[in-house]
Amino acid sequence: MFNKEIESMPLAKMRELQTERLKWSIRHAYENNAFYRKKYDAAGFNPDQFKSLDDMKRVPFLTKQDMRDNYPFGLFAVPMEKVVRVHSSSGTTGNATVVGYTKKDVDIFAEVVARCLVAYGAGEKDVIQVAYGYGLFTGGLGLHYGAEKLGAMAVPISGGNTERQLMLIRDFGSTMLACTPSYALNIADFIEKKKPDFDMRKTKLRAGILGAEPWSESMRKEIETRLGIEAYDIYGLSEVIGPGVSGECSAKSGLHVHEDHFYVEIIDPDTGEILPEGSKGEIVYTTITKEAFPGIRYRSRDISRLYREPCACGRTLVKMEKVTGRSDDMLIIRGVNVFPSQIESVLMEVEGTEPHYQIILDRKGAMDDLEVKVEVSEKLFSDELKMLEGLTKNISDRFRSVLGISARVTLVEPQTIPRSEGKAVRVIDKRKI
Ligand code: DLL
Repeated sequence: MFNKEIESMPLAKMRELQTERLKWSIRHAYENNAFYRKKYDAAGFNPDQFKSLDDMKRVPFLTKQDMRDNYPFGLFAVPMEKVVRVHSSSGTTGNATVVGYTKKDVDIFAEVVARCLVAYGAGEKDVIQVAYGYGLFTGGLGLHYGAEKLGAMAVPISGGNTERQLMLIRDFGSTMLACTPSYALNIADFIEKKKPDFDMRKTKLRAGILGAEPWSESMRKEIETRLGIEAYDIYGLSEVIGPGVSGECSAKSGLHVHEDHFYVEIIDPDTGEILPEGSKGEIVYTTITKEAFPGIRYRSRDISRLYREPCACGRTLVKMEKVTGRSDDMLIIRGVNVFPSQIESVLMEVEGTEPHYQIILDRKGAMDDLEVKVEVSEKLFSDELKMLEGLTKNISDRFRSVLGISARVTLVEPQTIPRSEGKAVRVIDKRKI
């Protein structure tokens, strides 16, 4: 274990630590951030009322909307000169969530990732190829600093360029590959089609550090057999810290949550009631040590279950079940978080399109394929082909710049997208996870 004292702490002691840290964190948010103060005052909640974990239910929730409303820095709780890094969760517009870190936060971020790496069996001798995107996304830098903290060697290749990924796995002797599970499958496809002589089993690669999107046990089996590696799950969200909120261990039976930094609850997504341990529901996170960007009772919209059971690895940290669904309409497309409303607002800005569209998601090989069908006005449709081509390009360019992903845009004639009598079916997700 990277931090044995914490990772194998008896529950009663952990609860004591969490209670003390929660008191600090709730007060820190209230006293140092105007939004929290206003929200808590309006709800009649004062940090003095928080005396034990039973009082958690009195603390108001924080939502994604609160984060958007406070774009970019409105939820920071330290002076800007104490912020040493920012990340952002999705999109490049005002819709994105911007999160900040102090030096101490960055250090905790690196430690929780390092703990996960050790749980996958990594040590100083490992060469960790980081194929998550480097940049505003937390994946690349998160894994990078975790690997350095551990004393392993980080290879900051970032995402894409599969040919080069293979070259470095071979030449640098990478032992672990950190990327999304869909990219891992994409690599397997690439080898099969384009590099049949490349034998992953002859390289030193032995594990995948896979996360940032939901993936199933059957995907795990496929990745493990096709690449000849062990595939481990890593989970996290930028609003809480980034990757490393939780991670699997050799038992591969749930992800240990680093609950000395993140207090977790499961609630009923409809009523907001706290559910007993073991029930399935929405995970709510409270950061209990973070300085720059405290997240108090943040509604993640991720659906999971928490359970405490003796683990073969010796860790006592609570486990969460693999996240396979959400309680909102957020889509994860090639690792990028996208809300249908963002797609809609791009379409609405383009002249000549009608407010009828459909988002079709599928898997082409291992990659997510996004098609957006949109009706165009009668007049435009009867115009020249060139006009339509220009419009298609214009919309695709806007998707790329606003959402950060590419989409196939198909313009269709008026009245061709099926109308529904109830809620419009805007999203057809054919991907099976
Ligand atoms: O995806 C952080 C991350 C980077 C995690 C690299 C793991 C590896 P966000 O971009 O803020 O952060 O997206 C967070 O992605 O609320 C989940 O819905 C989903 N997600 C992340 N990891 C997993 C996972 C990063 N292992 C959102 N399984 C979260 C299922 C995941 N869903």
